[in-house]
Amino acid sequence: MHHQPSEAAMDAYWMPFTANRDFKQTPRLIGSAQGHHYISNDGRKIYDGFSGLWTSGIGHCHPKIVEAVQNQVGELDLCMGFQLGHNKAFELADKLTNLAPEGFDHAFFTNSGSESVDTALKIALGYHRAKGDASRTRLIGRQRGYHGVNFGGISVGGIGPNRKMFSANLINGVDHLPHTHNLEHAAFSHGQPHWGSHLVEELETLVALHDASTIAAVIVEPVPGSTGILPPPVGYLERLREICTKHGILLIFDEVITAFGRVGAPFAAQRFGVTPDLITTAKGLTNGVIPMGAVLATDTIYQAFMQGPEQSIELFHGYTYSGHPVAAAAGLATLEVYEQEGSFEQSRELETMFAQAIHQFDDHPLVIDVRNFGLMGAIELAPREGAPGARGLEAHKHCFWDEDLVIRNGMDILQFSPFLNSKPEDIETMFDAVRRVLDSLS
Ligand code: PXG
Ligand code: PLP
Repeated sequence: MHHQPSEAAMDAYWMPFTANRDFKQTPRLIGSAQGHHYISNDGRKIYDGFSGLWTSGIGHCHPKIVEAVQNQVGELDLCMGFQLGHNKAFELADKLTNLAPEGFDHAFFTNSGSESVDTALKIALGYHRAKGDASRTRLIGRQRGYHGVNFGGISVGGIGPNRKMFSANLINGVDHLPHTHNLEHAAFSHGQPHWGSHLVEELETLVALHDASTIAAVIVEPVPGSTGILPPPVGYLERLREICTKHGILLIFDEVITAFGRVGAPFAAQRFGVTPDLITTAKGLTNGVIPMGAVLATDTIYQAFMQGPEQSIELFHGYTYSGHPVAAAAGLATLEVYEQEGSFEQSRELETMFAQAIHQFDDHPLVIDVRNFGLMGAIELAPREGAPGARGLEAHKHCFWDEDLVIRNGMDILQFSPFLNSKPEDIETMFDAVRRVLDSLS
């Protein structure tokens, strides 16, 4: 049991993406975690239906990762990362690029998904410039896209509330593709919807408007996650690749959620058989144990920077903690466990059962859509008249207090991110609990 923080402490912490005043009235606090469960401060064992925050696919406090971190922190806590290095960052880059799609030979380390996105956007701009194509500066994202919260990420991102407060200062020269959410034509699709691939043709319209010679890159999540799971329509990503290639536009896959087994493969790029030019990751890279992200680049992109005098810095970019030794140790241990335990294969085997379980909500009276791909799932509730988001937050709270279950809600969309190594019976038990909660909601 953990005591509740003092009122002063409660007040002091400005919580991220949280309704601070509402939360602090009845705080939902976690004291420890092990495997597939949290232990709440009031001593309850709570099933984690969200794998941390999409982060912890092989469970909390995995002993091999914990051990690697403990050993590393006592051996080399930090080493200056600029003009100095340590073995584990190189070894992790090597392991990571071996896991990545063919041709991705280089990894740049960051501390988060947001930093990975801003790094990738800068690499895309720098690449064209290095090639003598400095007029290619425009970036294209997609409506409803989530690319983190830094200025680059919210500019290419397409989530209204994340942009509104900062709208006058978003970066210049950004445009957006339409999103693919459509209840009329694609509700209750199992996996990829068969409707919607035509929407990618909007990229041709944007190219006609701005001219290809001004466009640097398109960034999309292969399966948009944060917005409430929007699996790509059949053929969409293939066509996106085709259009980008035709016009010399770089394609960035933001795989902060979809990498490391979430869609039954190391990367969604491999699952879909579509190869981008840059990949951003974070979260599952260390199973969430230590913050770390990475941008993966093809050799073509890397080599474009390797010009000029050898003693000159090729990319004026980097974070104090890029390739941090403790994070690198966590990353190495995590990738080893994925391999030893066959985590990506486990995930792939589980997805059919998960799809069946979540689609049992298709006929629930409060439900207007159910979407799934790999081990990503969403149940979209009808918003309550005049109170959008209320039903979703109530569902989250009832799950926590009445059912000892953590799920996530984005407004009225309930989201599920089961562990890669979940037991099927645990997924069933989780959805039984969700059903009781939905049945109790007005
Ligand atoms: N890109 C994508 C595709 C993401 O999903 C980020 C970038 C940013 O990563 P950091 O590490 O800076 O948070 C993310 C993060 C949700 C949810 O409810 C998803 C994320 C973050 C917070 C909530 O689905 N994804
Ligand atoms: N602000 C100041 C004053 C700094 O000195 C630094 C790094 O040296 C930063 C911001 C950036 O911090 P980080 O490298 O951890 O992103």
